[in-house]
Amino acid sequence: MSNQWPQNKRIIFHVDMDAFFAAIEELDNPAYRGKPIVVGADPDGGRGRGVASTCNYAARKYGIHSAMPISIAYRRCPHAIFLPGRFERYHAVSKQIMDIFGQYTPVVQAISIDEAFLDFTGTMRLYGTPEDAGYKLKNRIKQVTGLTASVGIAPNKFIAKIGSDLNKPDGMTICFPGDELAFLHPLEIERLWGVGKKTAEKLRLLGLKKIGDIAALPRQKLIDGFGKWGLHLWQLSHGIDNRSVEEGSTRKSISEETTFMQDVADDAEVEHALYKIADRVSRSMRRKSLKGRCITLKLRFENFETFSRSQTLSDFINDADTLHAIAIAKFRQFPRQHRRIRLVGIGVSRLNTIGGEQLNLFGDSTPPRNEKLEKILLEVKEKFGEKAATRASFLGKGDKTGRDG
Ligand code: TTP
Ligand code: MG
Repeated sequence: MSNQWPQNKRIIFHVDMDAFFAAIEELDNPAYRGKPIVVGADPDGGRGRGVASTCNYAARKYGIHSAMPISIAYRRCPHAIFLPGRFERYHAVSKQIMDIFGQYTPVVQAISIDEAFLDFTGTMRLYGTPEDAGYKLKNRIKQVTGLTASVGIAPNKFIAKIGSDLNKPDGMTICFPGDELAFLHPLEIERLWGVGKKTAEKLRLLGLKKIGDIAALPRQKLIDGFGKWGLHLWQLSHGIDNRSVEEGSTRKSISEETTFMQDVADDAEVEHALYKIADRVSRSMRRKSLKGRCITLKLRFENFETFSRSQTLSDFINDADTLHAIAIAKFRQFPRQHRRIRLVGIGVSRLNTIGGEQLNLFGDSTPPRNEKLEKILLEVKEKFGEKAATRASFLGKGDKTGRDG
């Protein structure tokens, strides 16, 4: 393994705070230290609805994790300290962290409330080796906020992001240029960006368990099998990721998608899936204090052909109803020609942060039934005709979704 960083290689950091909301609660309430803490919906003695936002590492020992129904979290550890969350405080700490990042390098890309990519290329004269810089940054965060962060350092974003997660909490993982393959190949295929649990199951059935197993396949075979996505897998498994850290901007888009267990011919089933996806995108946007005005529907057919259709609105939105209405309008309008659908997704771009607006983090998907929605539906109708925009709701139908990719 190398321990030198060649001058011509990028130095990318991914920094992610440990158990962010819960760690802040622990910090602010010394009486909680060392005890299991869950931040999220009210457990209401096990009858509560909603989910856990996060929990500290003491609570993770009981099998609790982010997005777990709060009733289950309660069953796993009834004596945990359950807290509703204080978002203003979390946002304030987030700002402190982002400010610290900006003091080290101007090339910072915030990805969520507690994580960012930083480009440290060319900073060795200032901060020493990437390892030195990593410790300096971690110490600074600790000093200013009292909290720990985990850092991944690598020649590209994809590996840096994996790295920050490998030795959590308070971890630092470095992958030197030249060591990419040795670093990646022993890891499980789920670590590949875009490979979820279900896709991983499928790939495992084909004998592909580790990233190295994918890398051993001929490039053309992956392309023949999976098209563009196959090429993407091949590149990642070879440690290739040329995306740059996008300076100044927070993330450019937010998206969610679902791959059906079996390719779907039934429109109602697709529209039901879109309903759920819109809800997920909306939650994710509210969590990150974002609104956006370009909504994109993504469709992948059984033969892996993939299309997207976008609409730009005059207003910034993040409510599930609007996302759903637009996605459905785009879907109904798309010439499917009886092809079955493998995957659907919704993305939102042209994002804007909501300054100081109170976020409803645990809110269900019912946004204020607003004039805005009516206005947007009108825009859609004007463009595509009456049939395109209906306020659809397909609640209560069985969920058949679950594959990924
Ligand atoms: P994460 O960085 O995913 O989680 P974390 O910081 O709590 O824990 P880890 O040590 O594994 O990084 O998310 C950051 C914060 O975002 C988290 O503290 C709470 C919030 N969040 C939610 O509200 N809902 C979610 O589903 C997730 C994943 C995070
Ligand atoms: Mg985190």
